[in-house]
Amino acid sequence: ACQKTEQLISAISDITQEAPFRNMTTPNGASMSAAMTNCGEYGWVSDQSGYRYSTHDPVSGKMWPSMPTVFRELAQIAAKKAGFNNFTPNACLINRYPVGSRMGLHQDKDEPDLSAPIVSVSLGIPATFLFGGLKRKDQTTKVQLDNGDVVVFGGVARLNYHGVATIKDNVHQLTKRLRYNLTFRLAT
Ligand code: MD6
Ligand code: FE
Repeated sequence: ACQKTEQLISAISDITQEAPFRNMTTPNGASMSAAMTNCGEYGWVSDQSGYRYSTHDPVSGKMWPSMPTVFRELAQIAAKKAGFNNFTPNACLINRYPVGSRMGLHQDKDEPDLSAPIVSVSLGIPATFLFGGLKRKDQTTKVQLDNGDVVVFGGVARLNYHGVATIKDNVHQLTKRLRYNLTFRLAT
């Protein structure tokens, strides 16, 4: 199997020893079907009071685990290939999707510097990524994301709505019946 994806999955396993996956609550009070954790200087959190970036894990009260070098370097190299030459992420949101979970259409707009891209890395079983427009009701384009796929989301697309369709039953050698997604961000 691919060494890089094995390294990434091993690093996720280390991070989640310190900051376990949890199902966060949206401001509407609903539990998200994808479980989340973070690494890096900032982590994205959602609860009844809203979405924000925090230096500390609200579950443990500890700082988020540091961002592994293998994560940061992958994000920087991918951003550079897409024309973003000085992207140094300080936040990485890690999503874990069991079969049957999904992510509703949303915009990522909690970051103050919208000139910085978001780099997304998919691991494990495939997903259908839904790529929309600037309005929630705009038509979406389906893109299959497989283990090892990297998307650089920036420039004119930075505020486009997007989501993940319900994950179909599948098995991947490295992750069993799970998909992971890493999103690297410049949070502040
Ligand atoms: C996912 N990704 O692929 C969810 N957001 O599981 C995102 O929500 C996302 O892939 C911003 C930029 C790239 C992304
Ligand atoms: Fe997003």
